[in-house]
Amino acid sequence: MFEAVLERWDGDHVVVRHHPGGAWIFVGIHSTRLGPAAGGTRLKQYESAAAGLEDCLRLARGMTRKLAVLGLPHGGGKAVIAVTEIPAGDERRRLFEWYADLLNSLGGSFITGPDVNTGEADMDVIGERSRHVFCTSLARGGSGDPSIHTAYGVFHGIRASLRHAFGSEDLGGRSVLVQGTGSVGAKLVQLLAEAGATVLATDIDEERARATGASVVPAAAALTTECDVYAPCALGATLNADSIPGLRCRVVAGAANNQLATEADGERLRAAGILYAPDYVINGGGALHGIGLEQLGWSPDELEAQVEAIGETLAQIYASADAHAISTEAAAERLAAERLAALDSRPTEAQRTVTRA
Ligand code: NAD
Ligand code: PPY
Repeated sequence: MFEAVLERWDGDHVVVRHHPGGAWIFVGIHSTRLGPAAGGTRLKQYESAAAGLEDCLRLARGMTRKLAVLGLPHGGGKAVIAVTEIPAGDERRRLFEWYADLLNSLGGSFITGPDVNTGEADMDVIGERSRHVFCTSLARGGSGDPSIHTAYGVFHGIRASLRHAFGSEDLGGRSVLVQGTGSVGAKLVQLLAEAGATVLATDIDEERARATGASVVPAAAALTTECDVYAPCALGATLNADSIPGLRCRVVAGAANNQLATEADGERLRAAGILYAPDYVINGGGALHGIGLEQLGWSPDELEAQVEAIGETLAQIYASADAHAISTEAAAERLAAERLAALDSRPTEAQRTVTRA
């Protein structure tokens, strides 16, 4: 089952472990060329272990591109803990302690942070036994929950997308549908509402969508509801050959990772006249938060400026896509490849030390 997934993998290392309690743990270290791989740990139920591995490896590849576009000194990685049921209490603590030991065995080649279904409390458990973790709580000396900065980056990405699509970034009178009102989505709803947008919200947990104060749309209608901007902030692959023809929006710009089911879907969106904000560009605020605050010593103001700059990076990608008549996804790939090549050709600290000696 794993063979077909691994055959398509173009990354450096895959770690596969089975926890005595039944969970499969996958760590995809896509690249360490620019530094230790960094990326969140996702805890989720999957149809099969192979589906968990596939998710992990696709997410890890996206992280390499994300961190290169952000200019951060890390390669891309991601971990998936594939469970039959989401654990709680002592069982959960023991799983994350065991996982911390696994991270230690990787010697710092992968540094993790939160992702879907994992948060500050889990990072704190890891932090009790391992240094290889971002976004532990402020009380433990970490930078805490990064989702406000992810939401803030998406907000600036939406404004840049509106400027490109409509000639103005003004949110007044614009409608935005936020799909998934969890950590990022709920904060995005607030930012958009404060800026004067008409916000529609949807979540499989309808109570969560209602709690945001936005107009609630049934989860099943999320992809076919008319709006200016569709902001996917739940899980991936919502943009595919079946869903794209039914979209009734001008812009897709949201936080979810792996929004495109296949590479061809970037071109499908372009052909449909829909401006797509590449996911790994618009959702970089969380990585800027963890790495900027904890490792690069950024002040809160510096972090805010870096997160706002996500809008400028998107504007650059949109201009490049227009100039070369390619999809925005392809233009983002070009930018990531350029940044990787430029950063890759710089001497590493070890090489600089040898030269100095
Ligand atoms: P979360 O788990 O807090 O929220 C996700 C929400 O989506 C939940 O409320 C869930 O009920 C809802 N949901 C799930 N399936 C749905 C469906 N089919 N339709 C509607 N709603 C659905 O997760 P989060 O931290 O807010 O992250 C959301 C997305 O953004 C994920 O794809 C994550 O990888 C990505 N992301 C998050 C961060 C971050 O800082 N948290 C950073 C970068 C990327
Ligand atoms: C993501 O952006 O998908 C993440 O995994 C966020 C992240 C990345 C690196 C460190 C902390 C959080």
